[in-house]
Amino acid sequence: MEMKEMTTQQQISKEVLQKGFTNLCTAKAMATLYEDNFKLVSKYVHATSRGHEAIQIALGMQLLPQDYAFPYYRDDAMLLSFGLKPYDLMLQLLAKKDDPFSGGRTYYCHPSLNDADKPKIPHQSSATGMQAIPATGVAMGFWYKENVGIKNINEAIRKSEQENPPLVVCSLGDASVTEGEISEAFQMAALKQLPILYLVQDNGWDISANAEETRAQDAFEYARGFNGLEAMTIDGANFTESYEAVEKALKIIREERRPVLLHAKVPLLNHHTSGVRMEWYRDDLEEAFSRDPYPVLKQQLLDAGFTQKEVDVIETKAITLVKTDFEKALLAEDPTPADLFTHDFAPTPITEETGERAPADKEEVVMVDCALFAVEEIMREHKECSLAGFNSR
Ligand SMILES: Cc1ncc(C[n+]2csc(CCOP(=O)(O)OP(=O)(O)O)c2C)c(N)n1
Ligand SMILES: [Mg+2]
Repeated sequence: MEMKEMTTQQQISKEVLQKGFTNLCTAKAMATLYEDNFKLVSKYVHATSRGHEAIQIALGMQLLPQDYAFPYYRDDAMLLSFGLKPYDLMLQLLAKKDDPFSGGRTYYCHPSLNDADKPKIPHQSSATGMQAIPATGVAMGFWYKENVGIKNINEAIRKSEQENPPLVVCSLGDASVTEGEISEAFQMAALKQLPILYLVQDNGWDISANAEETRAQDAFEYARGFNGLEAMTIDGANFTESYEAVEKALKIIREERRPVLLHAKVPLLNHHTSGVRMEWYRDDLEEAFSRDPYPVLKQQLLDAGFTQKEVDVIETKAITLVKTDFEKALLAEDPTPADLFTHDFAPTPITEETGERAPADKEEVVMVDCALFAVEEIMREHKECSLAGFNSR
């Protein structure tokens, strides 16, 4: 609700700048390589982060393994900054068997991951904006567990959470924010004061329709209508500004347990997806390219004392890694017909039915009563079980 001015007095360490630039150069090299190998990589459509890298990386570098992230299809730079390698992402691009997210089943940059050392990523949908309600639900889960006093079952995470309480990040494109579901999510986050960051990457485009054609206000202005949702607006193409804004937003959420919306203005410097050509519908390309985050971050490194040679080495190394990872990914194994039946369900400890379905000395009970009884039994035994809509708080 409040407007916050971002200050840039704080100094960002050289280590952060170097990591940020490495990730940016990697993501940028991937976009270039995909375009250069268009036929080879267009089995399915893919989108890239080109133009959006700075804010994505600034966020990704500051999340912790106890956090939950809901990236969208344009967030490949964010995934790199979580520690994923170009090779990992390319396995999904090429629908390979060892794609870490889906075993070759889903489009590029549709992550789902439960790695111990990275933020947790529930499965992502291609339908825009659909992550908002589940993401808000996870934040409500954190809120509920904190209220009831339930700790994480994983010891390492439990320890880490004591120092840095967990939060959720819901990443959204500007056009998806105009959908009704987003309003439902904001309402609940603001009402219950949930620990969630809504990151809106505003490139002003909704495929080929522009902001003037599709919305009456931007996400920052929209957020001001939600009492209890703090909103910030920044230049998401400026790495240091983004890093500091994210740092500030995450601190508020971790310590004060309340929601923040970060509106990051960014230029889209690639086709919406590989399925369309930007030259056909974009009338703002020259202006957009004048806001490229790449030269901005490069200059920030030089200003911080890196030599031109050091900067060039970071970039050359990133380009080489992307190239070799691509050659390796092309040779990776394809799924076999038998893989159609893998990863269907998570393994369960319960594999056999126990108890008697029709005990001789009991009366027959209608199914609804059985269900209610079962729910009651579960709720008595498990504090972590909560029935939405009936929560007394
Ligand atoms: C519910 C739904 N409606 C429409 C689409 C088709 N669609 C895919 S991407 C897109 C544009 C989304 O724009 P924005 O949220 O601003 O993200 P951007 O791609 O610009 O980063 C649309 C309309 C979809 N995938 N899902
Ligand atoms: Mg957009």
